Amino acid sequence: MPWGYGDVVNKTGRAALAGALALIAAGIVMFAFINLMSQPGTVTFAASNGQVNVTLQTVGSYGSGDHPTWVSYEIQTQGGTWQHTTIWQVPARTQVNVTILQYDSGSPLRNEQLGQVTGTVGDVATLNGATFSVNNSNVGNGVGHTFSIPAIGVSVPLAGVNGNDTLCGAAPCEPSSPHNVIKFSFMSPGPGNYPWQCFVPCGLGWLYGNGGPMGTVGYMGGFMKVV
Ligand SMILES: [Cu+2]
Repeated sequence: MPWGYGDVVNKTGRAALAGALALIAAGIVMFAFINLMSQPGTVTFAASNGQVNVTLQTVGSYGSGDHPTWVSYEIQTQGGTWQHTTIWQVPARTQVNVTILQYDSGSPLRNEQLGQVTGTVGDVATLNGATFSVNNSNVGNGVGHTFSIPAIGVSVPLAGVNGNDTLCGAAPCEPSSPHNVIKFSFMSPGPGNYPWQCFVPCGLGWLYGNGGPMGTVGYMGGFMKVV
């Protein structure tokens, strides 16, 4: 049977479709590449005496860069400088001692279960020196963020500071600004890339607080690389 008009249209249509798909695929690869290239850096922590000390801070609004109004975490290098990243590296099967300087205000948790401390040594943390295993966010200044590594069951609620105080408005915050100090330890697992994040919907101005900084590496989530 000879080719008809319909076959020509089909062939042209298919070629156009294939071209469009190729363009879309190329676009996706480029987008992924650009995203990878623009990922924030990694802060590497070395063990001493079989333990690793990691210090983070949270700030209500980062104050500069691409998203100055976004809430953010920051990491302090072992040299003492603050870096705007949420990617850090620790040795495997080592006790990780975490200190979080929490400069943000809080509110009652939407999910009270996130007020529990889980997966840490002793299933406890300390808040300004006082040991706790649950933060009742309906009293006091509530909870601002959590520090959670779901794959190893670690989750710690970070008590908010009084929102009526003059809070730190730009990172890196200095200890002269109101803040809470939360400390806890956990054992790092075997080698791998472990996502960690905040589970308090703290993306102000986004639907239910779940957009923006909540979905962006370098702000409210990142990776713990274990080597
Ligand atoms: Cu948060």
